[in-house]
Amino acid sequence: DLDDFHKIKQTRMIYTKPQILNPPRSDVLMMTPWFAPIVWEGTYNSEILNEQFRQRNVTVGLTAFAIKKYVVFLKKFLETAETYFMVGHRVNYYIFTDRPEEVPKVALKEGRNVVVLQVQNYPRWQEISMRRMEMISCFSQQQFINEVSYLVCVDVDMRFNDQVGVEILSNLFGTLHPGFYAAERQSFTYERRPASQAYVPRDEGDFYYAGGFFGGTVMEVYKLTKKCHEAIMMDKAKGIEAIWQEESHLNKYFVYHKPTKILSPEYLWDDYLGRREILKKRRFLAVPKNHAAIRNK
Ligand code: 2GW
Ligand code: MN
Repeated sequence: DLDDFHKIKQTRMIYTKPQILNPPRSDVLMMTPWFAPIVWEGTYNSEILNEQFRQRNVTVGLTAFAIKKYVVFLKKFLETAETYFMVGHRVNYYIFTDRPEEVPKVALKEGRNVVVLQVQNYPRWQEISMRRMEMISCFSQQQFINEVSYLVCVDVDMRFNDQVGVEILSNLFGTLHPGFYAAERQSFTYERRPASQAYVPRDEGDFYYAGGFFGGTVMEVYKLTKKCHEAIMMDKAKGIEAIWQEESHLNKYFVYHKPTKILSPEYLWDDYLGRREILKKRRFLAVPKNHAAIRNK
C-alpha cells in the first residue's frame, strides 16, 4: 500500500556516518544546479542502496544492439555483465539482433535472463545507431513496461570492468561523455545547424552526454526514445542528419528535460584517453575495435 511504498525501512547496518564538514569528494561536482546527483566513486553507500532496491524487488532491463558483425561483442559483454552489472538484483538482458542464432549462450546467475529480440538490419551504420531510438521506444511500450522497472541502454562494443549497480538508477539518467566532461559549453559537439531538430544554441546546454549509456524508468525512457526518434524522422524528411546521429538528439533532449541523475565517466570510459586522477574506478570500458574490419559489411 501507499505507506509501504514511501516508508523504506532500513535494517540495522554499521557504517561511518556522513560528514557534513568533510564531503567525500572535493575534486568533482557531486550535484547539478537542479539537484541531480552526479555519481562518483566514494559518494554513495552501496549497502544502503542495495537494501532499498531489494525491498522493492526491482527488475532492471539492459538493452544492447548487436546488428551484423557486432554480435562478436556479445560474449564478453554478457560475461562481464554477469560479474559486475546489478549484482544481487533481477536483470533482463534485451539483445536486439538480426542474427539470433549467433547470440552466445552465457551462464547466468539466478534471477537473470537473456531475451533475444529479432530486428531488421539497416545498410548504413548511421541508421543502425539511430534506429535504436525507434526500437527501444517500440519495445518499451509493447513489452518492457510489463517486465522491468528501469531500462539501462548501452553500446555493445563494451565490457564491464567494475561494479555498476543500483546507484545509477533514477527516473531519467545520462552519462558524462568521457571526452567532454571538462570541456567548455562552446566546445561541446552539439548539433549546431538550426535546421536540425537536434540544434542546441551556443549559449545553452549543461553537459555533453554520451549516446552509449542512458536510462531511467521504462516510462521516461519511452518518452525520451520516442521524442528522439520523431526528431530523427523530421530531420530525415528534410534531408538532414545530426552530426553525431542519435547522440545529438539525446543531448538536445537533456537540455530541455533535465536528467534526475548523472553518471560520471567512470560509467563510460575508453582507455585510449589514458588514466585520470579523478577516476577511482573504470566500470564500463570501450573494447578496442578494428574499425575497418568490423564496420565494413
Ligand atoms: C556502427 C558503426 C559503423 C559500422 C557499424 C556499426 C554498428 C553499430 C553495427 O554494425 N552493428 C551494431 O549493432 N551497432 C550498434 O550501434 C552497437 O550496439 C554499437 O555499440 C552501437 C553504436 O555504434 P558504435 O559503438 O560502433 O559507435 P561508437 O562507439 O562510435 O559510438 C558512439 O557514437 C554513436 C553515434 O555515432 C552512438 O551515439 C553511440 O551510442 C556512441 O557511443
Ligand atoms: Mn560504441
